[in-house]
Amino acid sequence: MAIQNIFDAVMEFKDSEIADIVQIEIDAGTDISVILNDGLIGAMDEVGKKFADGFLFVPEMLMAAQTMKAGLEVVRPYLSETDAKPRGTVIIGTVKGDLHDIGKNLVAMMLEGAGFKIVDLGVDVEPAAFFDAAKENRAELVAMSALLTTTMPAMEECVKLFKNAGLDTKLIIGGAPVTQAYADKINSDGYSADAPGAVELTRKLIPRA
Ligand code: B12
Repeated sequence: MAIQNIFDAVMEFKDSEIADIVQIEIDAGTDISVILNDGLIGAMDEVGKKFADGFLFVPEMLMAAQTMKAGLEVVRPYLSETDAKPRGTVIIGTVKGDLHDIGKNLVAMMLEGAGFKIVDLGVDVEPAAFFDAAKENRAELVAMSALLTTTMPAMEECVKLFKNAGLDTKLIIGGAPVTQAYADKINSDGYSADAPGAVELTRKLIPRA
């Protein structure tokens, strides 16, 4: 039932209360994945549906996002593996034209928790910026996020840039409108629908030395 409190707190934009509400649930021993999926992410899905149906508008989406972010910060330390050793460098960012960063941040947190070094370029990242950061940091993998159908083509641009330059950096993509079929079409090295899947994929693409 308390999971409902987390869901409701996001829906009601309780950004100053969400941290306590999430902490209470963690202390009660609820699985972190349940807190994430049924509480925080579930609420954002509901916000998206209400926006699509015209019951919520951009300012409300933004307030829900701020609340979700405050909740995520409480969860962050619990996403770390205790025995994790550095396993490789990952460049992550939301593609050009796109400002959505909650999913990207969650993927970054989980990858960091799994022992990867993360270089987070933020949002609205140009293909050339992914490319330069990958070279500069000798990154094994680049992870791109897009939440808008209109910004997905920036992923293809980026994949082309890397492949044309002959770099063997792995490129993975994700975000609500992205699919495995799209990943195959643009010749990226992988896709996952969620953050745990992103970790699994990255582990497969960057095997432990
Ligand atoms: C919050 C939100 C916003 C906030 C974003 C705040 C922020 N800091 O992120 C604000 C208010 C800024 C916003 C703005 C807009 N938004 Co908006 N937004 C959303 C909303 C409600 C939630 C997104 C979210 O955070 N979900 C929770 C996270 C955890 O999920 P996620 O991002 O999908 O990430 C998970 C997976 O996809 C995956 N993943 C994500 N990235 C990656 C990367 C890799 C490599 C991998 C492997 C996996 C992976 O793992 C994550 C965790 O499991 C969605 C609706 C929805 N359900 O998606 C609409 C939505 C994405 N927005 C939408 C729209 C239309 C807009 C605007 C154009 C509205 C407007 N008229 O201005 C603008 C665009 C601004 C821009 N240029 O980017 C539409 C997009 C429609 C489309 N198909 O293109 C949606 C779907 C709403 C809707 N139903 O219509 N938005």
